[in-house]
This record gives sequence, structure tokens and C-alpha cells, in this order.
Amino acid sequence: MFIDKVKVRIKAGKGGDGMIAFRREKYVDKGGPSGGDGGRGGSVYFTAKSGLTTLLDFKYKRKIIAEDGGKGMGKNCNGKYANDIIINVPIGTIVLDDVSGRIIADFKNNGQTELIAKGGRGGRGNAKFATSVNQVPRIAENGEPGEEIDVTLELKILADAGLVGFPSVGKSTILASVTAAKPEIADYHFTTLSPNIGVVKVKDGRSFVLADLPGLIEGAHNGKGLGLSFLRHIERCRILLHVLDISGSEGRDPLKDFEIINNELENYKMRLMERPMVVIANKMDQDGSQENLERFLKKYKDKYKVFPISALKKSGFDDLLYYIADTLIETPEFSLIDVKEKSRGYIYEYKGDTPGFVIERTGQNQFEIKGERIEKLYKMTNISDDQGFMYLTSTMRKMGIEKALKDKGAKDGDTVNLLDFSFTYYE
Ligand SMILES: Nc1nc2c(ncn2[C@@H]2O[C@H](COP(=O)(O)OP(=O)(O)OP(=O)(O)O)[C@@H](O)[C@H]2O)c(=O)[nH]1
Ligand SMILES: [Mg+2]
Repeated sequence: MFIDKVKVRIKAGKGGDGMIAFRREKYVDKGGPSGGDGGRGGSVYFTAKSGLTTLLDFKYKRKIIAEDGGKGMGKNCNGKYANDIIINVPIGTIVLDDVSGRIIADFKNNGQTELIAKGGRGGRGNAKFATSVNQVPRIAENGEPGEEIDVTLELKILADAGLVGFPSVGKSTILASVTAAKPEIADYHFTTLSPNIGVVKVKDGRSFVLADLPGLIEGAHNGKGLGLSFLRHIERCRILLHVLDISGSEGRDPLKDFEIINNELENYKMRLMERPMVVIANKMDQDGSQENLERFLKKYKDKYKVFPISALKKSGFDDLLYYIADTLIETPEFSLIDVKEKSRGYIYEYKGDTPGFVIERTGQNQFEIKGERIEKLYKMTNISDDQGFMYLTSTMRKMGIEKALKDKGAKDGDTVNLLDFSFTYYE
């Protein structure tokens, strides 16, 4: 089975909580704070591996969860660092963030490794909170939550040149004629249901990767026929080889076929028509092909390079293959990621832009504090302890939350909510 699109939930491990402990030693009358830090939570990485060709493994692995870090311990012992998880993906996999729809990683090279969800930092133990003023700190941080993200993985075939065109025009026959691949060939439509790949060895020693793609029909960009899933694969081809049944053996006019397919490619969002296109006029051995070829050349010869061939008779290939190899030298790879949007670290950059907190009035005497930074601070603070509570409130003051509440019109006695925590506002 060829799986080329899956949704996966990824959860990095939470950092371990810091520990509150004090040294008790026989000859030391006042033991100092000795609570260790929590260990870091496990992160989730993906790494591209050659030899893998489908995302089938993910069909049964819809959730990837890394371990939490160990809790800090007494005697200044830090909690255990959790192991990271490294998942292998095929080259050509892209990872999209389901919320924003953006590409967060694009695996092009063997061994390329990207961080997908970062494990939480361990909370600091009370030993870290000792100051000259407070030598018996009764506060420790909870571990930072691990990142959680829903992603879609898509596998795109990476090929130098891709054969596109209506069903049954001879795309698979071409692949079988010039490479060692053995795709299924038949005279019914949609014989090819998933891409086939082969390596073409040109007579002068050069080589390139050729992809035989499933047939397209009118309306493909709206999902008709095998539709979008296959237009997606075309994105990764540097050169498009537009195959026509120039004999019109199925009763269609090849000139019309050409327009319909170009229109589909044009309407698909990935600017497919911007890459070089070579026209292959196939089935030249059939009656009527010469007249059609002449009509086609009359209309298009200034715009497109056209190669008449017969895939069945294996004739006409040499010039075509040299031409493709030459064109590939001049054609850059099309990147799927906008230059402005770097793949690595993108998620974190994005989070950095969010404000530390926002305050909303939720009722006449009620306010709510929201925001990633303040929520994280709250989750990391052990407020059941007096000193922890003080730490939270003093940090909130430092962040400007008290002032912001006042500016929003908070009065003494109003209720303020922060996640599941509520407190009464006093100026
Ligand atoms: N006469 C003739 N028939 C050909 C030629 N090339 C392919 N065919 C025939 O056309 C039919 C379709 O060929 P395929 O290679 O399966 O076509 P395809 O474009 O891969 O079709 P789909 O996979 O359905 O999109 C088969 O019966 C082939 O034998 C050719 O040059 N001349
Ligand atoms: Mg085919």
C-alpha cells in the first residue's frame, strides 16, 4: 500500500518538577536547601532516511509521545533526563502544522534531522532559589510542559522529471522503455494509481530520475479523477514532460488535451507551469499522428520543444533524453518553503511573537488573564506552597499584569482568573 498523507499527534515530554528539600546532617545544625532540578523532557525529532518509500508505518502510529523528565530529588540530585525520540521518515516528506497550515519541515536529504516538538525544561529545585535574604526557600518550579503539535505528513516524490498527461497516453510505457522500472501498462484509464520511479541512464553517461505519474483529467485541481493527491507529487519534479497521444486514438483531439492539462496545472496552487515543460508526442506509429503533429507544431513550436516518439517501438528517445539532461543542468530545484519562512525553528519563532499575556474583561467584576508566557509560568509554579504563590504573584507584578488589570478598570474585590486559578484583585 502506498500511503502518502497521514495525520499525527506529537507530544514532547514535560520537564520533571523541581524538588523542595533540606539537608539534614548530623554535625550541621542548619541544613541548607538541597532540592535538585527536574530532568528535561524528551523531544521528538524526525530524520530522513533513504530506502524508506512510504508513510505506511505512521498508519499504525498516530501518536508519538516522548517521555517526561524525572522529578528532582533531595541531596541536590537532579531528575533523570528523558530520552529523545527519533523517527525515520522517507526523503521527500514534508511536515505541516495543522493549525496554521504552514510547512515546518521539508526533508530533502538523507540524514537531515529536524526538531518537531521540543521537550520541556526541568523545573528548578529549591537549592536554586536560595539568596542572601531567603536561605530557606520553600519554592521549586514545576517542569515546563512539552510542546504538543498536530501535524500532517505528506510524502512527495522527488524526481528530476515527471511524466504528466491524460490516462492511457503512454506514460508508463515511456518509463518502462527508458528505465529498469516495470510499471503496469494497460489500455484502460488509471492503470497507474501511485507514482513509479526509475533512473534513466543517458548514453553519454549522465543520469536522472524519472517519475511516471497517474493520469490527470479535466477538473483534477478540484479533486476530480485521482486529482489533487497526484498533482501534489508533480510539485517535486523540476521538469514536466507533457505526454500526448498524438494519434488521438481514443477520439480526443491532442491539441485540446494539451490545453486541458495545462489548465489543470495552472490552477493548482504550486505554480507548476513556471517550470520547464517538454512535450512528448507519443504513439507516432499510429495512423493520423503525423497530421496531428503538424497541427500541433504549427500552433506551439515557438513556445515548446516537441519530441515525436513511439514508446511502443522505442523510437525517438535519444534526442529527448539528451534534451532533458541538458535542461536539468540549468533548472533549479523548486523549494516548497517560502524563503522568509525557515523550516528549522519556525514553530519557536512563531511562539516568540505572541505577547506574554492579555487581559480580557469577562464580566462586571471579572477578568481573565491569558497568554502563553503567563500560562507557562503558572503551570511551572507550585502554588500550593506559600513561597511558590509569592513567586507567581511577584513575577506577575514584574510582567506588568497588575498595572494592566488596573488600566482595564479592575477594582478591589474583583475576581481574576488564570486557567484554573482564581484570585481576588486588591490594589
Ligand atoms: N500504438 C501505440 N500504443 C502505445 C504507445 N505507447 C503506449 N501505448 C499503449 O497505450 C496504452 C496505455 O499505455 P500506458 O503506458 O499504460 O498509459 P499511461 O499513460 O501510463 O496510462 P494511465 O496509467 O492509465 O494514466 C497501452 O495499451 C500501451 O500499450 C505507442 O507508442 N504506440
Ligand atoms: Mg500508467
